[in-house]
Amino acid sequence: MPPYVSKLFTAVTFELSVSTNNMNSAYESRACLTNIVDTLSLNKPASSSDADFILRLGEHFAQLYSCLQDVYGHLPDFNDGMSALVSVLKDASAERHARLQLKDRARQESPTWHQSEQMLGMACYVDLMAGDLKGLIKKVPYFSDLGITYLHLMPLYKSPEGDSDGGYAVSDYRTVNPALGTMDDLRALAAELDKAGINLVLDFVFNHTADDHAWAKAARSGDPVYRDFYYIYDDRSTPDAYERTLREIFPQVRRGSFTQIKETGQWVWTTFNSFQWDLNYSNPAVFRAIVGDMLYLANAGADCLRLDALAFIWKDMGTDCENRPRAHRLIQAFNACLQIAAPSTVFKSEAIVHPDYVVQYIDPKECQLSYNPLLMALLWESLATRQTKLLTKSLSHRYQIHGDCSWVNYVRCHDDIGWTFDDGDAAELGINGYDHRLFLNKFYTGDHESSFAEGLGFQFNPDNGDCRVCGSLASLAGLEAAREPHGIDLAIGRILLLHSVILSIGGVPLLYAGDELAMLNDYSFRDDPHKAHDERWVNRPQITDEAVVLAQTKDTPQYAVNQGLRHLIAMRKAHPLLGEGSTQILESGSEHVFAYARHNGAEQLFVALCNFSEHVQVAGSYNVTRWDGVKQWRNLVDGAVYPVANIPPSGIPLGPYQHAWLLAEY
Ligand code: OTU
Repeated sequence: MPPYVSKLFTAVTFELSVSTNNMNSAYESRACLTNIVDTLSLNKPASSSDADFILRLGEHFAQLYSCLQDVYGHLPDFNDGMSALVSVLKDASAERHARLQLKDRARQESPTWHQSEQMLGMACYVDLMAGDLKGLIKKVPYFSDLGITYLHLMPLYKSPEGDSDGGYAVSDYRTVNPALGTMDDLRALAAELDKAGINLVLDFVFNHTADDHAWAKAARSGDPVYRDFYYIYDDRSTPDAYERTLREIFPQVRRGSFTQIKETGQWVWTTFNSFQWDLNYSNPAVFRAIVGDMLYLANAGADCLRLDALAFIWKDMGTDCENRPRAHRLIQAFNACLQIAAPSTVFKSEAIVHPDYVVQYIDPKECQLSYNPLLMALLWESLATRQTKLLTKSLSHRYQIHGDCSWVNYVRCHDDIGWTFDDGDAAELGINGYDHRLFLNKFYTGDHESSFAEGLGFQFNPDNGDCRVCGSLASLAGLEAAREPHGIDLAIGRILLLHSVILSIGGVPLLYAGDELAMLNDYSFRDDPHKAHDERWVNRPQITDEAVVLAQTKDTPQYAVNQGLRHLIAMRKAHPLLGEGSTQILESGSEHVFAYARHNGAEQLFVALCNFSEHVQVAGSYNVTRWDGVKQWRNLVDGAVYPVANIPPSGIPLGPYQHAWLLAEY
């Protein structure tokens, strides 16, 4: 046996000894792999990268096999399917650029690179930021100047003319939207970003394709192979049966989750827009095809793939068809494919669902990163109520995740805000979840006396009165409605307060392009027939040169936001404990103050105190006197020093929306 193959079997045997809960599966997986090694002649590695591939295959095959066995193991040709899949992995691995192979090796040594305090994300649309991909290369200095190390480009693939759900209806995963450039432009951009130390994040829109994807076209024309790529039914009986237990995601698009195909009269599953057809993952050919596309994107240079709408990929009759066990097994299988063929790429989960379900996707073997929709929603909840009890209570038992994974913390994004807190957490505080959501919607869509916000409602559901909120950060925080200097100051305070939390609470902070410039709502979408029905466009402004200049012009609110933000970013980057380290949510002692600590080793301690009200608050001295050995605290935001011996029992006073970043000094 050649040495690489014997190493491979050592790796498989090791995997066998650690995954003991299903020994049968482990032995079967080994037999299957032995067979694959023969058929694909893997035992004759021609290069060191082939050899690396074989070693990684040996290490992760048992996991891949066991995940897929749970989903497809009952099918007669399961083992042939595994062989076809490994062939896809092998081809993708062979096509990997030398630069990415180097990264693969380096990242195997530092898999938690995303926990560095240097990490700072930004999400933007290529066209709205820079016209096209070539233009975006010219923006790299702008990103670098701001400190960006992680850049999420909103979906940039070929998509239908007119409404394409902001690119989330993909017509071809391997073609860049011609208006933005070409795949070569994307690869060139990836290389430029890499040089600048910026990780590229691309969307992996794998729950659905556009209805003009080649697979959908073939399905529509009656090709049985591609009909099985989607959930297509001849009559309403099965759709009706499913709909009894489904949640409606876009109830204003159409009621229910199925769309009638004009040409054939059949019904196709469409969780989102009617032109977004859900893929049928009960068909292993779909999984294989999508793995090929996924690795194509990884090979284009994506450091991270954002798993769009991942909660919806598996359907079980009689359930809400969200967050199903087999959805997890499939995502784990996708992850194993990455580990084998493109191991420096990580997954980010986009599960905007109940917090109990959000955390289920977070694991080194599933998604290493995850959006934190709970923190996002509760920051806005705290601003509206001026109370931090729901935020504190929820995060105190929900912030902790696997030590090798990271939250991606954000304040705004391209989507709406949904109030995804747990009703049980709320009930324990005497808050009725349903009523509270109605209040929050009223507050942020402008229809409430204590509101400072200018927002729009999105996807109102007449059955339950539910809706979600759209609006830019600055408009929702009060800058649009503010008429006098005090109101403007308060709005600036709110914007910086929310950013201060995501920059220091632990995780990758993710800015949304335009928020660093305090850009207001953009109502021009109402004049565009392809956008007018989708209020989320109000928070997708074009990033103009004028907006950039305004934020550089002294004495403007935009300048205050930009400068304040840059200062917080600099402070974050200067303090490693804001990256690696652990978070402890504190009981602040004031109903208006949110407090948390960061620890990194024995001698490093940081406490943040955040005032969510427009009045001075004092949070109680015990937040800063309870720690052993601390002599004084230095506020990284304004440089103030507080010797512990001099702190009055009432504590450190915080001005309106003030956030103190207190570093312990011993
Ligand atoms: C994602 O979001 C994207 O972020 C949206 O921009 C897309 O429209 C959508 O998928 C379809 O691709 O409905 O309003 O409950 O909230 O996955 C946002 C989860 C969305 C969904 C979320 C989805």
